[in-house]
Amino acid sequence: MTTIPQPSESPAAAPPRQLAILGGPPLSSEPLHVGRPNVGDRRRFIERIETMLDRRWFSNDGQFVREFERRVADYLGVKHVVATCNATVALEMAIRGLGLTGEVIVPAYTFVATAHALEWLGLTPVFADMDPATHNIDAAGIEQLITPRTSAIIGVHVWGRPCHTEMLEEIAQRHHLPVMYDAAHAFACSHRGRMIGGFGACEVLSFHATKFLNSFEGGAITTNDDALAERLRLMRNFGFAGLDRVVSRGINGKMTEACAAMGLTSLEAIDEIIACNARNYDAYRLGLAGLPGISIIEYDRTERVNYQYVVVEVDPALSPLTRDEVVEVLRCENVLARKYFWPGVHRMEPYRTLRPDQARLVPATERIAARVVVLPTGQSIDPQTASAIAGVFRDAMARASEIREAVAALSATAASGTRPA
Ligand code: T4K
Repeated sequence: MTTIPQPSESPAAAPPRQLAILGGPPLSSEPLHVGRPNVGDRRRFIERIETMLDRRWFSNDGQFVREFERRVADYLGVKHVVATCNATVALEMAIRGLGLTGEVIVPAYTFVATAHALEWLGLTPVFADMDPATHNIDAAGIEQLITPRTSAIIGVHVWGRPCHTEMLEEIAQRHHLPVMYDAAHAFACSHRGRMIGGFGACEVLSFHATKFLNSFEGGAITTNDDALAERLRLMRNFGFAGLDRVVSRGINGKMTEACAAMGLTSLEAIDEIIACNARNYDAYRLGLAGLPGISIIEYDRTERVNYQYVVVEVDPALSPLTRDEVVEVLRCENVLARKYFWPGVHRMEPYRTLRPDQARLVPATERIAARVVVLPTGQSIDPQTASAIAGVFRDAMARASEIREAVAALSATAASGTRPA
């Protein structure tokens, strides 16, 4: 059972606690994770599993998968949804489905899967910098990365905030290149009044356990292109077009019935999950307001937003504590904040070794990736907990010099091998 201190009317006015890093009890008795799964109506899910068992149909384009695809397509207002086992395989299928070759431009600030999908297929990800205001690919810097080997641009709607689709598509059109989107974070989000899922040649969603809407593991490719959808459906099932007839290259990219049952159950809880995320986000926003060097990323409330990521930047020039010190303070409180997507994909293998000069080409990514902290949200926490976590920031800032010493002491102990790093 997780224990959290009592609510306070105004988080700013809450009395300071003794922080765990300075010897106090941790804020939470249980680890508070970023990415704790949301769970819809359990009874409905179990009923679906019973139905699946009775049907003895567990995979291969089953009824739940079809229903899930249809309902996601209706929700997004997109013609085709091809459900898959996860978003990484969906990215690979989309890349193959669009016939991409050579080099593909991707942001360096993304989860590593965006680049790995290309590299896995023998293509070269070319890293573009980010726009520090949106954390999305810097459309203005793309043109200089286009070479005769470039076959496409992949935008990522980081944190569910849409890319500058108009500018990306205008540049791509001028160079006769397709644009596709990694929309892993962006289910239920809109851009200029249109749901994400209908932009570019296709978009890829993730329904991983940690995502806003989960199907345990899962993903989907969304598109309005009939021919592409047809190719993807074949590809998802080894290229089978009939019992013994294989007509194309393929892979096993299928979503299982159990995953689709979870996806459908999550889909029915979508409004509830958004409301819960929005309440947590507002509590964090209020609690963190006015702290020097601390900013929370904003969402455009005139659009549809899923609020799945609570993303805070710690500006080293203005904050009395560094990002890493803040993360350590939170960790001691049992709040397992994450440094997504530090240090940037260009600094991860194999990209780092293949192109060691990349870092100087993506200065904004270098700067922002070193500032970001992602905080827990979703159904496993509530606004009271979010306020208490914001209070940890506040209390830590007020005692910055003691905290700095305590973090240094912890690091020294970890380095000496008496405490896990
Ligand atoms: N493109 C983008 C832009 C993405 O962000 C991602 C995935 C993809 C593509 C690929 O999508 P998939 O192929 O996964 O469908 C997590 C997720 O695993 C990953 O899906 C996600 N992005 C990424 C942003 O976050 P990790 O490496 O941080 O750790 P993981 O999965 O071990 O879990 C994170 C936290 O969630 C842990 O602290 C514990 C908690 N957790 C996790 C699971 C699985 C739970 O509490 N319960 C659980 O069942 O990647």
